[in-house]
Amino acid sequence: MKWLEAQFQRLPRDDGFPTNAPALPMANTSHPSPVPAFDLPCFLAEQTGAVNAALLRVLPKPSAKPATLHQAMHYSLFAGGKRMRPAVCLAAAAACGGSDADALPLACAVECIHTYSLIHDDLPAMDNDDFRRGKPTNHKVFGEGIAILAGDALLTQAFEIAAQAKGWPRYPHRDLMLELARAAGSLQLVAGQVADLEAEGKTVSVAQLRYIHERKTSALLCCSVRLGGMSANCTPAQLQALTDFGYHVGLAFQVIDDILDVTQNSAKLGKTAGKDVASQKATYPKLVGLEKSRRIAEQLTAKAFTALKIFRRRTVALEALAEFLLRRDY
Ligand code: GRG
Repeated sequence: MKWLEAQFQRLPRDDGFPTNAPALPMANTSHPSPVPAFDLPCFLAEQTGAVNAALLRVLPKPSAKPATLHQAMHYSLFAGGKRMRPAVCLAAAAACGGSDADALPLACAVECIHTYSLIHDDLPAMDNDDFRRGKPTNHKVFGEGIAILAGDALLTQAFEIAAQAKGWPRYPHRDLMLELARAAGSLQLVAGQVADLEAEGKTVSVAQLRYIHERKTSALLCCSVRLGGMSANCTPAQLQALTDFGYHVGLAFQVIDDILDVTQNSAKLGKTAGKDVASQKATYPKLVGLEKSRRIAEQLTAKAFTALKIFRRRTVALEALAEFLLRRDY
């Protein structure tokens, strides 16, 4: 792992150089850096490669019967998503001294749940979208029935994959499954989607919008980070810190998503831009304007960085990911 080797060079040195990163390690800080900047593209390419290879190993082949269903599952899963949830899962495991091998089944599981949620979110009965990840949506290619079933199968697949993860003294296998089930369930991910649907065309308060974002976006991101820590048998204090980190990064992620919907074009996003306005969605830009939305995303990201302060090392990947998610333009 090239990215991890670079990170090891950041371990505490005898000269007392601070081990914790600054609050927001931007590219041009005045801090004399003892090592070259973290190579996030290299990290992402490496982790995405590992996640894709693992998914290909465990998923039934596209030719397995019923072939249309398995083709539909592969179609959306390998359509070119950013793989942010697996990335934060693996980065959290590294922050707690864990291994990619132990975190990988959980990283794959969260990506399956995420992809299922996108397929269902795009359906005519939901957001009714034609493009996702730069390609026609699943139901546009395979029809609504198969798209619904591909989503169902990916959700179930997630638990089959997670079942292969190793349990730990602090986090027996049952806890890992509970973590995943709760994040994807009717009180979190699905609750967020329900609230989102029900808010369409209505005036919602900032508190109501926060409720939606906590569930439809932050819950799965936070779960991904927590599962990474759990796969490394992290301490309770580390798990609390990862929870704070994941919660805030998850919220910032959705604020940025809302901003991009109005500031970027469809080609850049790989999905239909301007959809939130067209479907009268509740968003931060609509509620507080673009400038304030950006400030909110920055404040949320700053809180995520603060949460990492208890870690003495190996948080560079988590920090780089939080920074990337704040600055991304797609
Ligand atoms: C139960 C029928 C039924 C539907 C549930 C849970 C659900 C459908 C939808 C989840 C809601 C949702 C799509 C939230 C948005 C989260 C979000 C910002 C997704 C985009 O994530 P990216 O940018 O996407 O990481 P890529 O394509 O890069 O993976």
